[in-house]
Amino acid sequence: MDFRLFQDTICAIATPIGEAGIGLVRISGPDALNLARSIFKSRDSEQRFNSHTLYYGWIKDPSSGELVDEVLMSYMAAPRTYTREDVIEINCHSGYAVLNRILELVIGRGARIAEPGEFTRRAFLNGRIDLSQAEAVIEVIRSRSEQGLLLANRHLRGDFRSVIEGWRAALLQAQTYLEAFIDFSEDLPEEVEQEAPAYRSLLDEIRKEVIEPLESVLRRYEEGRVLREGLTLVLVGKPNVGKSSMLNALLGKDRAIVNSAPGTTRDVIEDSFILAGVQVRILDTAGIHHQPDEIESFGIERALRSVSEADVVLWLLDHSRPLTSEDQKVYEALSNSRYIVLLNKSDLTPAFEVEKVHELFAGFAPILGISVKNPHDIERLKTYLAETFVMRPIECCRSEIIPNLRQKECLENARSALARAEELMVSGSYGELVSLELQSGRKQLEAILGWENDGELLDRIFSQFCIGK
Ligand SMILES: Nc1nc2c(ncn2[C@@H]2O[C@H](COP(=O)(O)OP(=O)(O)OP(=O)(O)O)[C@@H](O)[C@H]2O)c(=O)[nH]1
Ligand SMILES: [Mg+2]
Repeated sequence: MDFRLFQDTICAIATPIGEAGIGLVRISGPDALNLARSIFKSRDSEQRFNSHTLYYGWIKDPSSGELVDEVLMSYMAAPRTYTREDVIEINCHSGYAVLNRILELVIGRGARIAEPGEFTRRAFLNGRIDLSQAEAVIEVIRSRSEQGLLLANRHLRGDFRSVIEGWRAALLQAQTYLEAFIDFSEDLPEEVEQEAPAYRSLLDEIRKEVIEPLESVLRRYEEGRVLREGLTLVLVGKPNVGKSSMLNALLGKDRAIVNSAPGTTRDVIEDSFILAGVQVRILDTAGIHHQPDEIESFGIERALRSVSEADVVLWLLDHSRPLTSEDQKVYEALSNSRYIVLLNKSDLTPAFEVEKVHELFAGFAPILGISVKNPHDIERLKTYLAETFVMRPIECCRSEIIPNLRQKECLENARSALARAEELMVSGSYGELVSLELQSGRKQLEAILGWENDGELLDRIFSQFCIGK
């Protein structure tokens, strides 16, 4: 079977351009094979091409006869290919000149350069994958942790699609029942009342089969974000409490300057480490205090901005010195953040009771006594962070699907529509109204799979891809 949705043939360099062992030029479309035939020469002058086979030979400029590179070329005939079209992949040496020369030859014979993500877009438009799978392709490429990769692969395999299709089928069936029921009752409100038990069981069914599992998928969104994007920690506190020392200790290297004089760090210092398989971005910031000079006040402004990016703020207090109004100032800056309190310098004599911190600041935030000077304490802190902010999400998500931002929004819209359907049913409204809400919920689920074919949405999604994917 030949796919003819697209008449043109696209091509791109699919590997990063630069010196490397292998580079790849990818071609997809109805002319792919003809085109390749005209520039590929093997020992066998009568070379025939079988699908899903790799051929050894040379790329040669047909007009000058000049040899360009020694290559391995694969041919995959539609429809069992990435795009469902004929696909040719030329594995050549990776160098700027070689890759560009081959691409030019391909373009010279009538192919057009692909836009970012266009191969995957064709895979979607030709029906090989749904939109959630296309999004999973980007996730696989961008995964920053093993867990994120596992998750992306689950979506790529189509797990999200099967869950959504299950819900969709349940809603469609509910709607069919409801419509049959509407036909019988001829919209008479009294009849509706008489049929309340039937209504009730339909409602229970939708709750159990769609609304509840949908809500549990929505709850996993935040956790998924950590697995996908990693965790951002921000160290804050008044000057000299040991923020930079803590940064260095967590990274296991001397990244930031540490000094006994307050006001050492003036800018945001960023680095990263791996915790339980997840990438952790960590930011050290300038000490927050009352009378900053000009440079310090820029630093403090940046510190506050960083706080708003944090998944978790590590707020340091110096346990060896009395609390001050500067600690209070930091506390006020954290009112919208998730934070834990680290009572640092526990190797020195404490200057206040831990209770005091509970009273003044912590509320429900956890408080950990710690000394940056003690390696055991740093290990303990890492274990705590891993268990609380990484392992828990991993446990929750081990075998589950997790929506991305776009999918989460569709799910939220679906949930609102279903909640309205529920209210209407409980209040005994007309079946038609309920049916409309069920339909609108179903449409939101379909949007996750890309059934709407909304061009703008597709542009937005596929423009995130690299060229050649
Ligand atoms: N005894 C002891 N000293 C510590 C500890 N943590 C940090 N210090 C010392 O406290 C001083 C300040 O440490 P920094 O890490 O520079 O503090 P900071 O919070 O980054 O300070 P600013 O950048 O000025 O805001 C240094 O002399 C550190 O050696 C600790 O746990 N115990
Ligand atoms: Mg510092």
